[in-house]
Formats: sequence, C-alpha cells, structure tokens
Amino acid sequence: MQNQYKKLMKKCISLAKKSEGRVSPNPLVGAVIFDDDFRIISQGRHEKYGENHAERNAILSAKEDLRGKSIIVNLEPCSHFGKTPPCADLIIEKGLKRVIIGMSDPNPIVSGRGIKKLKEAGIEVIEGILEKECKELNEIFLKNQLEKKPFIAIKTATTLDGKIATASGSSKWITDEYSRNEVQKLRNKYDAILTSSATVIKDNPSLTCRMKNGRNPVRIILDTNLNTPSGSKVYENNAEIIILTGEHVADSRIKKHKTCAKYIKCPVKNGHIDLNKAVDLIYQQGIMSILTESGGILNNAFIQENLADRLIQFVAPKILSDKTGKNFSEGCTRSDISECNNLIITSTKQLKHDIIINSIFIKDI
Ligand code: AOF
Ligand code: ZN
Repeated sequence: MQNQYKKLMKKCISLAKKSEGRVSPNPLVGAVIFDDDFRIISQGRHEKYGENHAERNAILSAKEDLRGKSIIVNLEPCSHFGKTPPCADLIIEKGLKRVIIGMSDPNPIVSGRGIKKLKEAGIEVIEGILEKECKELNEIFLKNQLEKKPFIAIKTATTLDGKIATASGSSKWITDEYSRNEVQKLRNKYDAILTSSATVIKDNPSLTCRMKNGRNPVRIILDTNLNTPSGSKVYENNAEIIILTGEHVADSRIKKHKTCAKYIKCPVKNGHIDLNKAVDLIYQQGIMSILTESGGILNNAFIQENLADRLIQFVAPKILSDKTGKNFSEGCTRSDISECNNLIITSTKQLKHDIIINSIFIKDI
C-alpha cells in the first residue's frame, strides 16, 4: 500500500511542478483521485496564483461519483475561506473516504486545521507520504511561511576546480549550451534574479527568461553607489526591474539615472548594500524567491550572512589551474578546514557534458 501511495505522491509532485513560476506566493500543489484498486479517476493542480486549488481542480475534472474514493495531495487541504472556499469542505461534501497527505500546511491559518476538519467528518487521513520530497518541492513556501523571508538560491557555473573566471574576468563560456538552457528554466521558476552592479558592468547581461512559454523574473540589481550605466542591457527590455541603491545616494542622481527601474534605497554596511536589510526590502515587494547570478564576493556575502538556502552549481569538465582565477565564493580568510560552510547535496544530474550539483545549506544557528 505504502508503495502505491508513494507512486501516486510522485505523480502529485510532478503535476505540481508544472506550475513552477506561476503560483507564487502560494505553494505548488498537485492532487490525484483514485479508487480502491488504485485506478486513477482524475487529477488536478493549482495552476496559477488566485485560481482554484489542486484538490478542487481534481474534484471538478472527475467524470464519476466520488463517494468512497481516495484523494492524495502533497499538501494538507486548506480549511480557510481565501480566494476559494475550503478544499476540506469540498472533499467532505463529495463523500471521499480517505485523504493521503505529504506534508502539513505551514501556513498558520491552515496548519493542522484542514486535517482536523477532515478527521472530524469521519474521513481517514494518512499523513507523511514522501514528506521529505514534498517539503523540498515547497521549500520556497516553507521558508516564506516560517521565516517571512525570501528563499535564496545561488546559481553558479564553475570549472572542476571551482573557478568562475580568469583574473581578468574571461568566463565565456565555462559551461555548454545544455547547461545554459537549464539556467533559462531556473529563471522561469524563481520570482526574481539578483545580481550586482559589478556583473552588470562587466557582463552586460539582459537577465531575461528565454525559455519557450517562460516568463520573465523580476530583475534586482544591487548598486550601492548607482554605478551601472543607464544604457545597460538590463534596463532595455520591459521586464520588471528593481535597483537597490545605498540610502546615501541623492534623489537627484536617481532622477538623472532615468531607467525604467523601480529604485529602492537600502541601508549600507561596510560600503555595500546591507544584505539582511535588502532581503527584507525585497520580501516587502512580494518577492518570495531569488536566484542570484553573480560573482564570488556577493555569493560569499550571502553565504556568510546565513541568507543562502540552496546552491545550484553547474560544473563543466574543465580545469583552469590559474592561481589568480576567480572562485565562485571568495573573500574569507580561513585557517582551519572546520571553518567550511557545510551543505547537503540533494541531487546531481549529468547533462551532456556538464553536471548540476544541487545542495542546501546547513545553517549556523
Ligand atoms: C494554493 N493551492 O492547491 C492549495 C493551497 O490565497 P488562497 O485563497 O488561494 O489560499 C492560499 C493558501 O491555501 C496557501 O497559503 C495554502 O496554505 C493553502 N493551500 N494553496 O494556492 C493549493 N492546496
Ligand atoms: Zn485549498
């Protein structure tokens, strides 16, 4: 039985993933309705922010009576009146007899209440199926709900010896086009891409999502002294863009900069945008997740400030061997190996030549 449930939960997860980039700030949710012989009756997912929840879509697309059937869903069904009425009520009303859940809802207005409501109506509730996988699926939502902060993923492309460029900044290209294609998928998934003024000045990237049917993330530029030229490519197209600049920068300079960006002033620490403050300001803009695409100094600052949640490292089978080459994270002076930041690898994937190592940071408390 457990194996059948796991198989169906995997289906819920892959259904939910189809909505990546479309449901923020809500969770990714998929649901499958089946009978006692594990025949699938219908399925559904939360497709877009503000629209039906997964359970409702699965129920609405069923072509037969649902009495006595089971529903499996990666997140506890909701019990609140939000944009739609509670899913728990609909499940009860349709006479389903069993609900299988991956994880409870961290949202305090739901947490545990959905499960309680179902149980009180006499429905059997089975919890914790593929809980770890379900939590990873909704790592952004979990972070937002529990810490009221955006989830931060660092994306980097390195050689086997961890280099992102030569000392003079030559970096095109370390990884191949298959890797760069995957980056487009990441840009489609996260609410925002963040980079530094140094990267804008050096690489002049556009930071748009060029995936078919993709959508552009909000671009965020950390520009302490407002040094980026107004004519940079990031300011050319009409995807949303935010410049976080130092609070010392005069309004008259901002006015003169004249781009389509939204300018937000941020406190400065040691001559740079204060990342802790920046992250809170970004969250206040409704941005729930950030993909950083930047150099070693900024990457390291996010890591040392305990702000980085995930590392997505593309590794090309190349060795630079240049002692002055740039590292994907640098800036600390450390003498003992025990001072390393520690991570847990959650997956590895080989593309054509390159590999992607996906890890989560173990946070210092
Ligand atoms: C979703 N999709 O499939 C499920 C959710 O803003 P609302 O009214 O859509 O409610 C959002 C909350 O509903 C969300 O924070 C989560 O707690 C719960 N479940 N949300 O967007 C779904 N099942
Ligand atoms: Zn719901």
